Amino acid sequence: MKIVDARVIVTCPGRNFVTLKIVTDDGLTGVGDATLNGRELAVASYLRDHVVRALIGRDASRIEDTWQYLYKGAYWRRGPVTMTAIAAVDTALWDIKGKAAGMPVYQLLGGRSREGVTVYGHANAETVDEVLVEVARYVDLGYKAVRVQTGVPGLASTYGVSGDKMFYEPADASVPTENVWSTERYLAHTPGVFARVRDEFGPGLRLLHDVHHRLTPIEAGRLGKSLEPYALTWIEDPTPAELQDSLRLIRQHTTTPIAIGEIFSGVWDCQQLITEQLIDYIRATVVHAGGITHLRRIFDLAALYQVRSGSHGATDLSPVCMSAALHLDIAIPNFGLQEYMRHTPETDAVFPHGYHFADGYLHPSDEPGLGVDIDEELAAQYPYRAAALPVNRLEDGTLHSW
Ligand code: KDG
Ligand code: MG
Repeated sequence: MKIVDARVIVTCPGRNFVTLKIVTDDGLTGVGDATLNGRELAVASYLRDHVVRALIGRDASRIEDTWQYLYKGAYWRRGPVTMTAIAAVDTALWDIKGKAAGMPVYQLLGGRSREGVTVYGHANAETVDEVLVEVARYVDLGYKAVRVQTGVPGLASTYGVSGDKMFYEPADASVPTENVWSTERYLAHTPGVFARVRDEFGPGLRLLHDVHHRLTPIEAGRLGKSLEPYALTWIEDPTPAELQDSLRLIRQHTTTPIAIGEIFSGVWDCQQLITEQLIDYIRATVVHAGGITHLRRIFDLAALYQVRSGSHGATDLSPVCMSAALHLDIAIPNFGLQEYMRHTPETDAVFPHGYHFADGYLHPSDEPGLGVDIDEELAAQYPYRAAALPVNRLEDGTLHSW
């Protein structure tokens, strides 16, 4: 089963996506997501200019060997561009292996460990009154877990609050939009939001919140402590996690669970977080953490330390990534939660897929492979549009994490 073609497809059905499609000499095809929000063309070039020619003629069934070939063979290891490119190849090869075996990929990963994948959606609004309405909408749709983000009084805009309630698009301009941030205003406001939400919806609904890398460890400890009465499932990315040691300080101050990892590219970014049990959920995902092969390795390490999965699933991860994530989620023993931001109808049309949502759960496709494809003709109708993620400044103008 030799690889005879590998096409890199860049399309923008409302937002940019990069997809790799691999074709074998016996006519099988596989797809992999290669989208890195705001840096899409870097990955497209990595694949087109450096990887594709090395794939032609390789045995498509040798997934592990191809992973090692791309990782060790590049000499320059790790990093989001490299690991996203490797992920795309790896995901496409798992898709092909499933099709060759006549089985959905989750069967190749050991079969089902559960009946459905519990997902959370994003309720967001400028005010607390408005966000209660948004949470209720998710509850009505059957969601068992909801992420809650509101505006902060005194700040013109904040992360996670958008006009469009079901989709999420922070990459809103070709040159980064500048936002203003105040940790003091945020820390004063946020506990009151969760007091209202918990009061309104009772103890059964799982609540989550994304801090988006904005606090220092001691500030994060204070936030976690102030949220303890409202029993959140997690606070996410409380600090930038390059400094894995710093999570110890947060742990000393709060029992609010912590989820980190959506920007991680591999196991070396979270090894200490996992082995010292400094987090409760690891948010790494297929597209940015080296594909199914490498993410399974991370999840297996996490299982040894009672850390559960909580994969990133924002709108900027394509339905190809979501399909692949669901096959892992349904199979691994230590699944926790899966983020699920819906895609627009235009995106869903470009990426026909077999997964479906019902009563708070996503269900992977039972078709052979991943159960997702790209309609290349339709994709060609949506040319790339430059779009960058915002930057964030403190009120005095100092650049801060977004
Ligand atoms: O491209 C960046 C987004 O994927 C990120 O901002 C989304 O933090 C995010 C989340 O938790 O979904
Ligand atoms: Mg996040």
